[in-house]
Amino acid sequence: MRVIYSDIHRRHNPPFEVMEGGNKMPIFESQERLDRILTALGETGWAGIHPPEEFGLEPILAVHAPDYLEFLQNGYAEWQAQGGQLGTYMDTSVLLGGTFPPRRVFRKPQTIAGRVGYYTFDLSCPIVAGTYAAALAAANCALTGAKLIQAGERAVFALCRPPGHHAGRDFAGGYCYLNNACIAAKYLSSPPLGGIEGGPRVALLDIDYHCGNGSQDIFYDSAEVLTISLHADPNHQYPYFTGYADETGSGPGVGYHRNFPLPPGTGDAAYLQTLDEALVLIRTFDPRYLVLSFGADIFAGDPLGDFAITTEGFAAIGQHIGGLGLPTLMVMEGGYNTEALGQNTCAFVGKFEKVKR
Ligand code: SP5
Ligand code: ZN
Repeated sequence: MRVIYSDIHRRHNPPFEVMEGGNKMPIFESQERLDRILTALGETGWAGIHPPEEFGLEPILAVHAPDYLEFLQNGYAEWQAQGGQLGTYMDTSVLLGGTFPPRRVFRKPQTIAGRVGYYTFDLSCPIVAGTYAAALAAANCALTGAKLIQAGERAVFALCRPPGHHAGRDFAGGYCYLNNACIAAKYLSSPPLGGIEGGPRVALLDIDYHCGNGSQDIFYDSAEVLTISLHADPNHQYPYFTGYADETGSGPGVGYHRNFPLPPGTGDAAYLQTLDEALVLIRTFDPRYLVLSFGADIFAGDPLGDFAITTEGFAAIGQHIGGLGLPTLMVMEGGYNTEALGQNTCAFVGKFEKVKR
């Protein structure tokens, strides 16, 4: 199976994040995550590692707001130039917000210190010098996979870093800057050049432990991409403010979004039962392509999660989703137990490799 990977992810190397309680700690979303996955893939014998192609900004601007992209591209340099003016105590090596807009406030400030709060929703999306380049390379990995799927491949794994599913049309958060899976889904669902008919139907299934709030934001009012997310109940887990079962889309998108919140301790059997419900919805939608946001943080031993999925469970989940028989682009999202990340990812993707034959 083709795995699309770029070393450029290394340029995104923030030293810390800030958690609830003001805990400043080494960032969980590390370079080591992909090292572990690559090593494990190398031992499987079925994975071929390929670099991404360049797609330019057009397919990214089909999903993200131009002013937001400009912020990601230039914000860090602006911060370097101006951040120090805020006070001598200010460390300008990391661009991270400290002031966020309350509800019903819609002004967009001009200063970088104001804009960073405007475009982010938590303290887990620090921007460093190489963040934009790394995020672009990750988007290109997803787009390269999408192009291969379009050309007839049965399954491709886009090994993206930074991840994407918390990034909305104009906001970053939860380690995510560009929504790789949505950029790929939009690309796959676009009508062919010069076409007058609508494009192919695409389903986007998100099995990361956390609600894919960015993906929900991007396609919420759209019927062209069916978005479904299985995740920890937002009432007690990040991202808290969205991901509830009664959020089903708006406008023309009503009925084309579904959330499946799950309780703490969810194990293999309960997970697979809910997954099968989601798969029925996908079968009914009858898409041409499936994009899968794959997060390994549903694992029992994940430091950010509280589900109880086993390594065998990952294989079973792969089996069930592979059973749809759809051309599938798998996109890497979260997963923070670095010890187990390689084996869990290979258990899941490896099952797809078997199912596709
Ligand atoms: C892509 C992705 O998986 N992003 C996740 C970002 C989660 N950040 C907030 C984590 C909240 C910390 N909760 C601690 C629970 C410890 N059991
Ligand atoms: Zn996650």
